[in-house]
Amino acid sequence: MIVYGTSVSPFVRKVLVALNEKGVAFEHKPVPFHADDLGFQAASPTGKIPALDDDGFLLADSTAILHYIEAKHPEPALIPTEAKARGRATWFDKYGDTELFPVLIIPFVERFLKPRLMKQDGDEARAQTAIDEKFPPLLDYLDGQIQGDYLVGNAFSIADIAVATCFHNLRLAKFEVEAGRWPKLAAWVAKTLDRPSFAAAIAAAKN
Ligand SMILES: N[C@@H](CCC(=O)N[C@@H](CS)C(=O)NCC(=O)O)C(=O)O
Repeated sequence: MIVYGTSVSPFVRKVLVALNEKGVAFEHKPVPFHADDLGFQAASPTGKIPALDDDGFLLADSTAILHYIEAKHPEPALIPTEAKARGRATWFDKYGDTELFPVLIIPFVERFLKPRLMKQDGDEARAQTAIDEKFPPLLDYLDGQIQGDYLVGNAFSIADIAVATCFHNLRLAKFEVEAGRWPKLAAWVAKTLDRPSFAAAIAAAKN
């Protein structure tokens, strides 16, 4: 199984974390999006990362890939089967993609991608405005959703993967959740990103 995409991407990180949690062996090709690699281009019709090649079976999109991995390697389960839990897990997966990502990308581009990878000055005012104006409602909501160790029920799931992955990109953008203001969220982010599956996926970006 080949996973395409640099794990600086929160979406690629989701796939690596799921495979690590399940103990599935894979080869990682950390290409950037729209890479020239012909194998990647065949697997990703849009040029976006991540994409997968499982012995000739090609699939793109982190959510599609996580559902495929879950069906092929059911243990430990990352997608709940109980109706309400499955609904909420799907909601949080989508929330990461459609609500958190469009906001986190602003400080991530200005504070990390531009200065570190593109050798340009970032627009700090743009980053700070996003943090001050767009983040608080999202963080208020998430803090209110955390009851125990996990976002959904009593088990680690796709919900934790999809939301926590966004907070690593925020760390790269020098943004940490203020424990005084969002205590449950701050503790959950720290504990989730400390899991061995996340630590290995994060370390993969440094290779
Ligand atoms: N919904 C997709 C999003 C994938 C995505 O947008 N990846 C970004 C990198 S973080 C990308 O490849 N962007 C290139 C582009 O938008 O053309 C998923 O979950 O895989």
